[in-house]
Amino acid sequence: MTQAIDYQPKGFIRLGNSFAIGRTTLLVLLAIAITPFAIAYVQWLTTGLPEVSQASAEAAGAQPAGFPAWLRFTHYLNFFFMILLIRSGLQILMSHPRLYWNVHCTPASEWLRLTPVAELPRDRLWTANDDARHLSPWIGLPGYRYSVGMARHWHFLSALFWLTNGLVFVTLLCSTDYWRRVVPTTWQIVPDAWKVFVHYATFHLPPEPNGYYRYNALQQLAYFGAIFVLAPMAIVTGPSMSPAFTSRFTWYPRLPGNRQIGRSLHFFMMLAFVSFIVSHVSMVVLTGVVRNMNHIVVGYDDERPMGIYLGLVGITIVVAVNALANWAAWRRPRAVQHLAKLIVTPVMGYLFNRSAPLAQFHREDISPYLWPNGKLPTSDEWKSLRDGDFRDYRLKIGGLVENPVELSLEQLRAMGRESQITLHHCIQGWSGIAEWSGVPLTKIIELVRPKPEATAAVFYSYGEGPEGGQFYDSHRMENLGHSQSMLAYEMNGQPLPELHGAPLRLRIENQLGFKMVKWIESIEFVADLKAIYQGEGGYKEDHEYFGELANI
Ligand SMILES: Nc1nc2c(c(=O)[nH]1)N[C@H]1C(S)=C(S)[C@@H](COP(=O)(O)O)O[C@H]1N2
Ligand SMILES: [Mo]
Repeated sequence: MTQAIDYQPKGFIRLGNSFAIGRTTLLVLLAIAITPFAIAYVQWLTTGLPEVSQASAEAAGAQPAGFPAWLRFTHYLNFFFMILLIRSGLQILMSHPRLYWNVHCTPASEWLRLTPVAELPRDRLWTANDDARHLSPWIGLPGYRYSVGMARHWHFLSALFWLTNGLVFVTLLCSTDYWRRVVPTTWQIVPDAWKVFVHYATFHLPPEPNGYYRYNALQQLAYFGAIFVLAPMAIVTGPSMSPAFTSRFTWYPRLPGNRQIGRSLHFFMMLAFVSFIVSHVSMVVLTGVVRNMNHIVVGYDDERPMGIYLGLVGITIVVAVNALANWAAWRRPRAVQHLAKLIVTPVMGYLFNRSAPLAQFHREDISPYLWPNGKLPTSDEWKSLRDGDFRDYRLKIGGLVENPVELSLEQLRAMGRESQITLHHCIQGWSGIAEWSGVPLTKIIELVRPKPEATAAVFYSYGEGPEGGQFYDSHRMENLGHSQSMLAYEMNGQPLPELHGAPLRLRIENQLGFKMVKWIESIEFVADLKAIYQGEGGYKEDHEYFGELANI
């Protein structure tokens, strides 16, 4: 029933029960992190502290002074949304607490493992859902387990506002003279920043310029890096995890290398931002917290306590909003889901849902192991069909169609057989490549002729969802017509294995895995999804508050 797993976790360094990191990755990361500090120490011990000059700042010419209101405001909003992004991002990560450099996500091949489950249990079925981990609600938004749906709503809502705020900030920065404060205009900045770094790295404070008028070289470079390198990298690595985007623009996942490298880099951007925030806040405190807070909060350059007070109010608001977001996720999840549907879904639909998936892989690319998800059907009906090799299976297609039908597997096979070798994207973060063969959904549509009022097709499963009740999901008409939308009856050249959906499952390659119903019992064309079960468009949408359009 389960696939044979013969993967031994090797070459890991374990730190505590739920943290293991690949030795090679750890060594590379340590080398990158420690080398500059080591060089700085050697320089300090041999030649002493370098003299910090203002050469680069002077060469860069005049800079505007102070912090205008738009800058202070966007700076605050940036902090506000970034905390929500980091917390919800960590929650998403914990729904598949492993990071890989390879696209197959073969168990034990991860470079980072945030779970004590090093080797998957062999004596029972271990699904990707079983592998999800708990995260404290103090860290994660919303915390606990199985909350990837809610975490994604907060993540995407925050991402849209964070991005908009960032665009406003950069536009104002570049349309005024303020860009001069953060964008270096001379390479002299590099040696100058190094000299400052040698001070900090060896626990010295160089003479600091007053930040109201000018930053020191390292500070300027760090701000430039956060705005013009880290933020864009965090943004572009996001869509490298989107099935719709990467299956249409096949060059995109190849930029980082593959989906899992994109996911790992997205994680590194989070780490880089956290390091930036920690260093930034430490320096603000160490170099005159009262004056610095006045600069960025109220825009004054003096020692009145106003900046500190208002700053604390601002931080309190961030804490309160985070608490409220956790509360809403647990107490008003439907409202959060609907808010995301109102704001996020139209944007995602516009950006990602308009083009047909194209990506195809080769036989050699097929993953040695494809994580399974879902509960095998337990009904007597499915079991007796299985015991008869599905000879008595009839796929029932009805609802708003001109020609309702019941089709045996043989009839389905006679309708056509197409194959596609594609990358499966699970909402949890894992992926894997397999070959799927079956009937294109366009053939089904030609046969049953949906009525004009049909807007979606609902696929009902023999299987139950994790909380009991029939598993089902739906697809909008436009996503049924792609060349990579099929009812698959074979996987990797063999009849569909039980675990992967026998006798029939969906493959709609611009959508996430949870939309690909396995063990299909029937299909119904409908005008409105509201009348079906809880009305959100699918089991995961009803029970786990997932978004109904799952193209990223
Ligand atoms: N009937 C049913 N279909 C299902 C599920 C399920 O729980 N029940 N899980 C979905 C999810 S979340 C994923 S990622 C894919 C996994 O497909 P696989 O097990 O073939 O990898 O199946 C989807 N189809
Ligand atoms: Mo999934």
